Amino acid sequence: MNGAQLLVAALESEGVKRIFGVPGEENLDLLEALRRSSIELVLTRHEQAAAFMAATHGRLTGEAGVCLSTLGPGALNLTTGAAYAQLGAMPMVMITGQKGVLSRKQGRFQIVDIVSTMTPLTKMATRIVGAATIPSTVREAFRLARQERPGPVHLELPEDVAAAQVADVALVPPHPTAMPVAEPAALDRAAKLIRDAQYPLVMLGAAASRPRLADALSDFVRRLQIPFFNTQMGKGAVAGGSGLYMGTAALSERDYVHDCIDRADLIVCIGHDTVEKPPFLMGPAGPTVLHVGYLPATVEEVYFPHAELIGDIGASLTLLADRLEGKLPRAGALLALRERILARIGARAKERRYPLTPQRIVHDVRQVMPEDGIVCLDNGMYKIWFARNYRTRIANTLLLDNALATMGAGLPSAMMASMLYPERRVLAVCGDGGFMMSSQELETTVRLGLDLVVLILQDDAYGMIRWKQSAEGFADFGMTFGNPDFVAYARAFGMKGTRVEGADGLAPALEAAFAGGGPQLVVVPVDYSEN
Ligand SMILES: Cc1ncc(C[n+]2csc(CCOP(=O)(O)OP(=O)(O)O)c2C)c(N)n1
Ligand SMILES: [Mg+2]
Repeated sequence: MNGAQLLVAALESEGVKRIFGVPGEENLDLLEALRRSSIELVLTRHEQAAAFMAATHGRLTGEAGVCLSTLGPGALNLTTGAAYAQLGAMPMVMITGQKGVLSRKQGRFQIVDIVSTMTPLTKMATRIVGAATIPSTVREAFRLARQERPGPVHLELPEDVAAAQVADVALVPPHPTAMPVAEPAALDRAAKLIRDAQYPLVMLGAAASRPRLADALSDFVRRLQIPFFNTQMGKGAVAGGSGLYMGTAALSERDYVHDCIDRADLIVCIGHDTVEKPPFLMGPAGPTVLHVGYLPATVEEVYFPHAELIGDIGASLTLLADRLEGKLPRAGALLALRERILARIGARAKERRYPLTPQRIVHDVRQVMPEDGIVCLDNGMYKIWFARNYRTRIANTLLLDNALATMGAGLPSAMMASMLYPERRVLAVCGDGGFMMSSQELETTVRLGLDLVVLILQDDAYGMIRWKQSAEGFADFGMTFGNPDFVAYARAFGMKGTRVEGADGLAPALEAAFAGGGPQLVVVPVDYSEN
């Protein structure tokens, strides 16, 4: 057995089913070991897409996704994906090749210090220097990647270590783990804060969207009847579209939902992660904040909780609800504001303008997506509109990135969602800018025969920045570009493309694309003039 075969055996023992990536000559032993394994190699057309896919695997399943690249240039192409997983708390393991470490027959050709490059972008970055350490190193990598707060880990496998013969080394098998639950004294303190509140409000943050947390969260909200809002990445964490939803904070202040945030005297922030653009700004005048998290809060100028409940969120919330159920006469004090907030959010959703308004696009997308359909956003102006206006009823059905907020991840994240849930409708929503940063992956999508629809919002511009430029009083400069004929572009990849030609054309075009099956592209002109 050589090092590469041992590594692949260790990956199989971790339950890895797929590896995404672009190999190089330094990976050839690893590739050969993969060829003989149960693991599927999914080739992408750019390493960045492989990393976005692997990270999304982690985000949706809680188990680390795995991606692969060669040394130097390939490994550098993984860095944006590493940051995406690091800021987004998505478990991922990246494996990169390297020249031999025991001799250097090619001088410094292609050699970049990738371990140092990855160090600030990961929870751990390390070079495997001897085959005997592979089982423990791989176990540690997966343990770290999935453990709260989850994130990426980087392993570098030099080609001579991959090729080195190794005597039988035992694997280190994974075992089930559980997190500690908040202690009784902390639960009592938290319960008292909530009981004393006149206008309590719950906020669901990014960590509220962890897979498997939805049931406990939904129970908590249902039992206490305190109205809730969410951050962009906390969307959908409570099932049932309950009558307690107050809105989503798409902006940090003066968004519709701030009508109720500003009146709350206590906000119970569940799973808030300060990588997100702040959902509200704390100040000396209040409100009081109770942080409920797997880990203690990160203190920031705009987030400094007054009390914390730390431990397994689901189990801790159940114990908290046991203390409070039926004892909160003021639970619904802020509910009176709900109707007005939601009515303002829903305004003009059916406007018949062409090019379409973002509100209309969100409305039409919601119409064609079933409750369990998954919408994956790239980054652009429309993200704010989707975050605010798109109602979700099931966890992780609106995947957006409010952490690194990188362009280019929309299509790869949708590809991953479609691979994991082939029976569900999956829609990637991309601006014409962001789409072109990953559009080569249409080939991957076609090759894999994925059932997904890509919706491109065309304004021939980096619309979001153009809007900020104008809002700040700058001249219109440096933001517009030309585009390919997207319908012909889709056809060139062997997929069907449709252009929406009228105000009422979007919903039928999407419906037909989903009904047609396979990968399809729909392009719709968007009018951002009223942002
Ligand atoms: C990789 C990357 N580069 C630049 C930015 C800055 N940025 C944020 S949104 C945006 C414009 C996006 O344009 P497009 O995808 O066409 O969406 P639109 O806002 O026009 O709908 C830019 C340049 C970013 N977030 N990520
Ligand atoms: Mg654009």
